[in-house]
Amino acid sequence: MERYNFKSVEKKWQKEWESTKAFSVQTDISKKKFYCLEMFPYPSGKIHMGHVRNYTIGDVLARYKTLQGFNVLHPMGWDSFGMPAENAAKQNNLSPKNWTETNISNMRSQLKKLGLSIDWDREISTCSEQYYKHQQKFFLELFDKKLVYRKENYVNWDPVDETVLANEQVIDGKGWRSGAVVERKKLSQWFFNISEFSQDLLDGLEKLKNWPNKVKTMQKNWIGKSFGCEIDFKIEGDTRVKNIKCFTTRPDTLFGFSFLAVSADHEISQYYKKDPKFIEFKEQCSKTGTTEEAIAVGEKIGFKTNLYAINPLSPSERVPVYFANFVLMDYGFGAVFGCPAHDQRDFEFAKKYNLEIKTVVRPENENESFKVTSEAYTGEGTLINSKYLNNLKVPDQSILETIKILEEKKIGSKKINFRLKDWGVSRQRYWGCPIPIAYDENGDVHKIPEEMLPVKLPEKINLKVKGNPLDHIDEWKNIEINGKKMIRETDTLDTFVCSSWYFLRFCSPNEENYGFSEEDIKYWMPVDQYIGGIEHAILHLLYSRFFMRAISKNNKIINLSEPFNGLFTQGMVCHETYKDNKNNWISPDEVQTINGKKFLKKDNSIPIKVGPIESMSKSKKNTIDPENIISNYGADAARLFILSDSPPEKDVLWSEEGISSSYKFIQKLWNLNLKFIEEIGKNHKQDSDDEIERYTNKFLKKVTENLEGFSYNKIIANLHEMYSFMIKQISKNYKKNTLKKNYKKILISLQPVIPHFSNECLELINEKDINWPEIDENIIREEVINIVVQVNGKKRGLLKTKIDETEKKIMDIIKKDEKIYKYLNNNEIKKSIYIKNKLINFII
Ligand code: ANZ
Repeated sequence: MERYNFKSVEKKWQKEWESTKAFSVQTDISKKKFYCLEMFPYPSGKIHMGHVRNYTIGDVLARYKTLQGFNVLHPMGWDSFGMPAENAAKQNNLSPKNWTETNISNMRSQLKKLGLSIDWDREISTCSEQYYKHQQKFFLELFDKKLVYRKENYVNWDPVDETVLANEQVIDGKGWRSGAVVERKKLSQWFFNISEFSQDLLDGLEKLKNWPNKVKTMQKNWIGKSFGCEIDFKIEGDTRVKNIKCFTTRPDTLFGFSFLAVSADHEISQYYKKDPKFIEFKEQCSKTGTTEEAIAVGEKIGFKTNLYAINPLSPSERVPVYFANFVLMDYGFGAVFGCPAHDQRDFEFAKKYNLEIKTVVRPENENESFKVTSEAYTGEGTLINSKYLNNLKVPDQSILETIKILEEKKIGSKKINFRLKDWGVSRQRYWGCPIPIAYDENGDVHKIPEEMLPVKLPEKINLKVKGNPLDHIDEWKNIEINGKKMIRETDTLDTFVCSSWYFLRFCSPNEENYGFSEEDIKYWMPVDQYIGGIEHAILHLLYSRFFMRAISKNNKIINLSEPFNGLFTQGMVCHETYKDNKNNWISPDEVQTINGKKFLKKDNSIPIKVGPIESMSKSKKNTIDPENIISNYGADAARLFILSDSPPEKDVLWSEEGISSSYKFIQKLWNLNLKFIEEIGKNHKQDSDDEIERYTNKFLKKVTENLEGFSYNKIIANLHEMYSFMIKQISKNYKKNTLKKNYKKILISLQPVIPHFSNECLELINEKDINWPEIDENIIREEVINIVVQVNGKKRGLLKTKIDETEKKIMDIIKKDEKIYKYLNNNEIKKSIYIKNKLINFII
């Protein structure tokens, strides 16, 4: 039998799609639209399995929606600014631009080999002037709306990449890309005022019904709304410091107050800056990161001042004031009142510096003499040792009641705080979007005038200098605006800015005057389905939600707050890990196996240890190159396999056997195809059976449901069942039309998953006009089902009947069924209970 030649078939269809621009969409507002978006890849040079999975999932959806008659926008572009280009260029003496463009062209051709239904006419790249010129305009627009500002700030400094990191980019105290321990540094930076939208970003989550709950929870925690109050503490010991304000969520624990702590950068630090002991303390603080996680796990250290704070509810009590490393400068007021009995950080601090631990909350099951000893008690209970606050229920009653008292006494007031910080967007890097700002001689800020935009990145550049290369190009830096000498801003924008609006640009990739057109946005936005990795749950998704709000503010042509209606987070692609006897990672390409039990290194037959299954990563060398897979097994087999094993939201385990069995399955489908063609050719006069019609509809129904529910792995199971059924049915002498009609439907249903194969087979039966088939529910309903027959509640048999039979008809059938009837014979039937299509129970 003729084998399926995937190479020529896939090449043929990819050429056809390209030459007919099969997937380029025009905005046709009479048609219902579907905007399907996947990850915005960084052009690192090669696609990896994560891309293959992400784009395959998206492509299945895009093709399905197209077949359903939607006008589908399924675009692709490149998130092409960023450090790797600069680093690679520095190492290899290249230009970041050329490096990036070469990578893009490589990856584009790799993606095309996957057979994705992408509208390549809309391809965009963030490092192109065509893109970043609009971003500069947006920056200035936000500047006018006071959503961009500049301030001196302590920043997270990545000493390896020599750049500032946003809080979100610091993971476990380390830079998200370099992995270097992050330091604190004071710099003048540009910020997006994301915190202006804290409440709105929180409220918006409620409306995102098609987002995974876990992502919404992560964002909610990140925004971190806290209800509490601010309290003004009177200070003694130095006449220059009159009072210190603290934010607290637990004012009800004020009688447990035993120290006050401020951040090392608090304004009172100015009085200590010459004290060598304080300088030493500050240095120690800089070594522990600035993030909350780093502080939570790190050692708590303090510096005792000569100041004392007065307890506002008990003015005879004075407690010492400390600088402490666990107090954050940019949360609340950078100062906390310490209550060691009921806060773990305070507890650790008090233990270290021998401060009093006064218990003021007892759990319900303890009495008045309860004392905190080994760790802080943070649970519910009742207030004790708190004079007139005693007996209040903690937390609800006690907090509100205390705030009321503090407000009456005018020492405090209700306050809501958000954890969300403004987004620092300045990067001391060359390969990014230039910030369209200049400074005059006094250092005052000026916008680059409209007619001088875009601010182009200079192409001639020496990357080998320390710090930001743009600082070293005088002819680029020094400019004149309206006859006045100015110096350009040399910081460039965080690349997350570029990816905060790319989905808008896809709607109007060629619009010259603005980043998008009103008409296009009205039609296409919001994105109907976004598919991405969970790693974007906070950063990218929150920034994009902010950007929509920021751009929409006072904007006549756009008014949207949520960019993504539906979000789907896919799992990782995983693989076994291998190590040799010297503990070096070994790549799967270098390993051979004997019966799947013994593993040996291919070149020298040295035994290999098989390690745990982990998500594919270069560092563990457990990656598989998609390009090789596609050329050995074909794009359809790769797509089929990547969808087959687990649901798209779960991790998938890549294995050699897996891909080769997908390959074999496609061969089997091809054999089935040849059989269909042969049988169609026989031109039988009469159908011998109607099974095929019913089966096809049933099958289509399942596939449709699985497509709708993102249960793509189940579709692969449906295909296997279909094959097993059809290969038996095919030779049952069906009429040509019956065969063609049903086979066409089946081939269309294969289209989202294995498009090349499907197209080829459709062409062989001369079918071009293809739409998602209607399901004939009536045919399915006529089906035979099993009904349980019980006698006095005990199962006595199964009865095959048509669906929806009447009770009388069921009785007639039972009478003819000896095996079941013997239980009823000679007995009086007192009652029967019939549940349609399920069960009949006779009481005798
Ligand atoms: C006194 C107190 C007593 C507190 C107690 C807690 C328990 P969330 O819920 O995260 O908003 N805090 C305030 N400003 C801070 C800063 N700049 N750096 C570090 N911690 C700060 O946390 C609010 C609580 O965190 C506040 O309530 C304050 O400690 C602390 F038994 O005040 B609490």
